[in-house]
Amino acid sequence: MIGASLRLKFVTSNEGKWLEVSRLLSSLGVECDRVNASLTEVQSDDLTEIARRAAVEAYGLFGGPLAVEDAGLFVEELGGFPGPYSSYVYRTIGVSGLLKLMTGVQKRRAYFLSAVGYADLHGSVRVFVGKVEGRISEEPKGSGGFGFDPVFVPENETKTFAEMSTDEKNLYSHRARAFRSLVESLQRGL
Ligand code: ITT
Repeated sequence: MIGASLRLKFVTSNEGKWLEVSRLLSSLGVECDRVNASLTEVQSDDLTEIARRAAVEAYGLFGGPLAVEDAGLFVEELGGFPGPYSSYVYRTIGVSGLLKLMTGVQKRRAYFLSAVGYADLHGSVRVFVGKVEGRISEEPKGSGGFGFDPVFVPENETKTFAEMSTDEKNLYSHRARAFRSLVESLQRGL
């Protein structure tokens, strides 16, 4: 595949994800076109299964090569909640609701997980996973990013994701890690 340029669609309704992924892919020399669409919200506890099924559905609608992503925030003291339900929990109780659930909780370890479903030109689907460990801050800080970014501080950092630029968040994030491993695999011709 040396010399062949990589190009794919990223199907997402989330503006924040698009901003992060388009900047990352462009820095890796991959061309990316956004498809702004919402796919069926599959019910599963397993993000990789959700991403796999979303990639199959998106391939049927838009053709490949394409990527979709399912992501979630897993808080250890809450048994991994909201996890696969992060989007719903964000829309309902939001950041302030999450902080209320964490009132008085000392152990604030949490992680973000990203599962990127990739469908190639022929509809063959693979899933790439990325994770970032960190903790839930006591109060929201910053105005960048999206979702739970104002309360997530990655390990060995003091700033929340919402206090970082997009490029800085891409140095750490679950999403950037998953997309980097997708691009590495494509660049190796796999
Ligand atoms: P799609 O169209 O791409 O599915 P979505 O917003 O519905 O967009 P998800 O189903 O993957 O995406 O929902 C993930 C939710 O988890 C998202 O709405 C946020 O609340 C939260 N989340 C995931 N990644 C995040 C990140 O990097 N920063 C902050 N919150 C994040």
